[in-house]
Amino acid sequence: MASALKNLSRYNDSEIPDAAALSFGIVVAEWNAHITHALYEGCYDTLLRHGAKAENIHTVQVPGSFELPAGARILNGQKNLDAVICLGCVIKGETNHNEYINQAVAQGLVNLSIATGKPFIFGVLTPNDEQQALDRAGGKHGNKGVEAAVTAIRMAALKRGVSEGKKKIGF
Ligand code: RBF
Repeated sequence: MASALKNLSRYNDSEIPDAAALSFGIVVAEWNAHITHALYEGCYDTLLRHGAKAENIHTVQVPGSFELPAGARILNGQKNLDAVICLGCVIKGETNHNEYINQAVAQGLVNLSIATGKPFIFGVLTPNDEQQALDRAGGKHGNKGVEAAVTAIRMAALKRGVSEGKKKIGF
C-alpha cells in the first residue's frame, strides 16, 4: 500500500511557486468536522507559508461533502479567485453512501475545472474508518490539506503563467 510507505505531506518547498499574488477559496465540509478542520488548518497554514496573504484567502463552510461543488461554485461567483480548494471527509459506513458522495464530488469538481478553466482542488479524504482519516489529517500519513494547498498553488501559478503568455514554465 503506497501510503504506508511515505508521508504524503513531504515535498520540496523550493519547487513551489510564490503565492503572494494569488487568491484562494477554501470550502470546508462540516461533516466529520474534527477531521475537516484539521485539513483546513494544514491547508491555510501552507498557503500562508508560501506567501499568500490572509486577505486573499476566502473560506466558507458547507454542511457535507456532497455540497462542496455547489459551495465552490457559489464562492467562485462571489470572489475573484485563482483556485478553489474543497476539503471534506467521507467515511465508509455500512451502506454505499460514500461511493455516491465521492463520485458526485469528484465529478462536480472536474466539471467546474473544465467549465471555468480554473483549478478546483479535490481535498476529500475517502477512508474506510476514522483512524485512516486521522492518519491523513495531521497524523502518521501527514495532512492532505497541506497537499491540497500545494496543488492549488501549483495549478494557479500554471494558469497565471499560461495566461500571461510566458514562453517557459518551470525549470
Ligand atoms: N458527508 C460527509 O462529508 N461525510 C460523510 O461521511 C457523510 N456521510 C453521510 C452518510 C449518509 C448516510 C448521508 C445520507 C449523508 C452523509 N453525508 C456525509 C452528508 C452529505 O455529504 C450531504 O451533506 C447530505 O446528504 C445532504 O445533501
